Amino acid sequence: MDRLSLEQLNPSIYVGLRLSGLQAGPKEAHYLHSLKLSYQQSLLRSASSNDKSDSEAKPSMGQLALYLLALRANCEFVGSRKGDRLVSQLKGFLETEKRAIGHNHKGHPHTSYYQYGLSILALCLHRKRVHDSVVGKLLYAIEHEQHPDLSVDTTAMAGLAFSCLEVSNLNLNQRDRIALAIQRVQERILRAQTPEGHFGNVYSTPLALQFLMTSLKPTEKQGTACLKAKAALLDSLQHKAFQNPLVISQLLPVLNQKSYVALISPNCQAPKVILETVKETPSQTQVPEVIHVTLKVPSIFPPYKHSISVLDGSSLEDVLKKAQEHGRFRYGTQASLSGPYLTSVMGKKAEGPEYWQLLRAPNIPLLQGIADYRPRDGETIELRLVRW
Ligand code: B12
Repeated sequence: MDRLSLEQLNPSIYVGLRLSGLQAGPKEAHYLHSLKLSYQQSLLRSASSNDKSDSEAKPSMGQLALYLLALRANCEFVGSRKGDRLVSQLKGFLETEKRAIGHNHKGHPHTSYYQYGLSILALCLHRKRVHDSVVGKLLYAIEHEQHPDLSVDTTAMAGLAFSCLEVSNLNLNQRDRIALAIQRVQERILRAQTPEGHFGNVYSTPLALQFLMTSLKPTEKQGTACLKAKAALLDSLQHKAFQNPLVISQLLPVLNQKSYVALISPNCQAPKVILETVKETPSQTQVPEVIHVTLKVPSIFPPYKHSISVLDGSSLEDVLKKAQEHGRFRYGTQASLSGPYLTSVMGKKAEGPEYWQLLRAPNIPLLQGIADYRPRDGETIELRLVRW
């Protein structure tokens, strides 16, 4: 919360803390207050102006959904006129996405199936019914294995949405389909377990575990897989793999045996341990060494390849900055809940289904963004424009 106060407010952090066994004292209430001010103001802005030149970014469908999760985490139901407006806005977003997917399911949502699932989950937690045809698109995506865009994270988020609908007795006409889809999600996640124990990768494991924990009757196989995954997570924690606040916020509920589905009836009275802020003791002042990282953008003409010198411990973002200072290299970012997202390289913007993928040579996609990834001496980092 401290670190992010100057940047974008992040409802996921509030949700993570509320579902953890810890309590950050008055800071939590203050954070929620800032979230409310910010989201309500942007709602008012979007209601009062059709001005396309409005420079302040409006929350996306997924961000609105996370905000609704934050309200539930504080045991609030949306009910007021302002709240109703939020709900209709989110329902409107879902309808637009449903149309983008289309009757034959061949189209793609403008955002992603991840945000689609998250939005259904958020409305369900507030006991707001969404049309069967909206839920139907997510069911179809899960029923058809070959469907693109279904990472473990996305599958788990869909599973959380279905579990909520099932427990809340919503969309009863689709009850059987929902129950089958939950099974499918379970199977898929279990199949994605790596030899170390993660479901997908280390950062998709928290959401996958959140989903698996919602099972009412877990099989023995599932129980064993979850234990293995938890052990792998604890090991990754010890190796300081969790640095990004967003992924930490998805992990905190798991460490407290909770999932987002618990927000159906959150317990705001449960005793919690007061969190003491840990002051990081500065490590012994050693002068960091200079390391060399090769930065490569082969897909442009003429191709770019340069060795950049930075201090050991620098982030990939520091490497990009340094390269930009040297000249010829240029890049652009956009703030997101996960941190700065690389949007353009050498003036080439990723558009539509494209994105700038981060890879470590020879061909390994990074599991962290530019602000969190710290390259090692001698590494080559490639930026590649790909479709997802
Ligand atoms: C969908 C998605 C994508 C899509 C985003 C495009 C789109 N139209 O939605 C694509 C496939 C392009 C993508 C790309 C990447 N992703 Co991604 N992505 C996700 C996913 C499944 C959902 C994000 C979301 O919608 N959140 C909800 C909305 C409300 O939040 P938001 O902040 O407004 O969402 C935006 C950002 O999340 C941004 N985004 C997506 N991924 C990433 C990753 C980073 C590091 C950053 C800074 C931003 C970012 O795109 C979203 C839409 O605009 C998450 C899963 C998760 N568990 O959170 C992974 C996730 C966030 N991604 C991850 C990673 C590693 C990446 C890449 C760095 C992979 C790579 N090697 O290139 C790239 C980003 C590179 C860059 N250019 O900066 C990791 C981050 C782990 C970490 N340590 O922080 C996650 C957790 C997946 C995982 N399990 O590994 N991603």
